[in-house]
Amino acid sequence: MAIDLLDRAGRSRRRTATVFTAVTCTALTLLASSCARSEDDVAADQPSGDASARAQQLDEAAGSDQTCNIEQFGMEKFDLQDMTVGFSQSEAESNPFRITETASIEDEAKKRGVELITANAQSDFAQQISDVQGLMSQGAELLIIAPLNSDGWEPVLAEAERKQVPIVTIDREINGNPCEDYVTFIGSDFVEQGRRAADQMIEALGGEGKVAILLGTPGNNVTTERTKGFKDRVEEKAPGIEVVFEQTGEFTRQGGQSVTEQLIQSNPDIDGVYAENDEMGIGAVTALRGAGKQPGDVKIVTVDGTKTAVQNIIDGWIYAVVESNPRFGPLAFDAHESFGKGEDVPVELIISDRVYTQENAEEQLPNAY
Ligand code: GYE
Repeated sequence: MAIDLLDRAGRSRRRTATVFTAVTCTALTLLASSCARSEDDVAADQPSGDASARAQQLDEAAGSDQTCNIEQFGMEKFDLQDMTVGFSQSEAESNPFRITETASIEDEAKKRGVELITANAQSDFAQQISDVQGLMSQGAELLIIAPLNSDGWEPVLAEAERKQVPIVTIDREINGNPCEDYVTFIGSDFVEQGRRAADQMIEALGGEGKVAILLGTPGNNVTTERTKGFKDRVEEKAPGIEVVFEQTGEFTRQGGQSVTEQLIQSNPDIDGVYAENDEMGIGAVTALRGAGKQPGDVKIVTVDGTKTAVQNIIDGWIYAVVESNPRFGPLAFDAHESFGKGEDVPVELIISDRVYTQENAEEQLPNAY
C-alpha cells in the first residue's frame, strides 16, 4: 500500500511551538485520517519498545508547503518494485545512528522485495561523490543519499539529471533546488532540536552558568542548525547562561573525549556541556570521569537517542537527550514509491523526535538505538 505522503500537502503547516502539540502519526498509518493524534497520545497508548513506537513519525505541522511530482520533474512514472535502489551512507558505522539508519534502509528494501545496492564513504566526502557515481554505474535507478556535506554535490546532481535518477536525501540536506536536483529531504527539525537541548540545559542549570558546545562536523546543515537553535534559545530565555567554549568533536566519541579534556584544562569551572550528538557526549563523560568528576557535577545534554546515552541518563552522567530518529527506511521508500506513481511529494518531510529525561529514561530505554 502506498502511503499517501501527500495528503499533508493540502494542509496548512503552521509550525507549532512544541512537538507535544504537533500532529503526528506513525509511518505505517501516515496520513490516514485516524492518525491525527498528538505525540502524547502515541506515547500513552503504545507499549514502549514496540516497532511502531520506535518508527519515525511525521510532524505534519512542519516543513514547507512545496511539493514535487514526477511530471514536474520531467520523468515517466515507474513502479518502485521494478527499480534498483542505491543507498549511499556518509559516516563510518561505529556510531549507532549510522548502524540503525543503514539497517532500516536494508530491512525496508528486503521487506518490499526491492533490489538495493549500498556504499559507505567512511566520512570521506570525495569518496561519497565517487560512491554515488559508482552506484549509478552499477545500475541504481533511484537513490537514497545520507549526505556527509551539504555543498559540493554538483557532479552527482548533473549525472543524476542526465540519467534521470531521482534522489531522496535523508538526515542531512543537499544544498540545491528541490524538484530539480532532488525530490525530497527527510529528517528532523535540527533548529528545534537545538532549542529543546537548550531548554533542558536551562532547566539543569537553573538558568545560570558557563556552558561549552561540542560542535558536530562543519559543512553540513545539522551542525549549523543545532548550534543556532541552542544559542538563540539560551539568549532569549536565559541571559545568565554564557557559552564560553565551542569546538568540533567531529561527531565522534574520541573527538568528544579529547575536546572535553582540553575544555577541563582551560575551563575547570565549566557547568554544562551541550554535545551535538551522543557519541561526543559519551566521550565527554569519559573525560570528566578521568578528571575525577562525579555524575551530575557537569550537566550534559546531547542529541540522538542511543542506548548508551539513555543509559547514561539513568546512571546520572547525562541530564537529557533530544532524540534524532535514524529509522528512515519506511519513509524513504514511501517517498520513492509515491513519486513513481505520480503523486505530489512534499519537498521536505520533517519527523518529530522525543526527549529522554531523568523522568522517562528507564521506561523509554527500549526505544533508544
Ligand atoms: O545526529 C549524528 C551523526 O546527520 C542527523 O550525524 C545526523 C547526525 C547524527 O553523526 O550522530
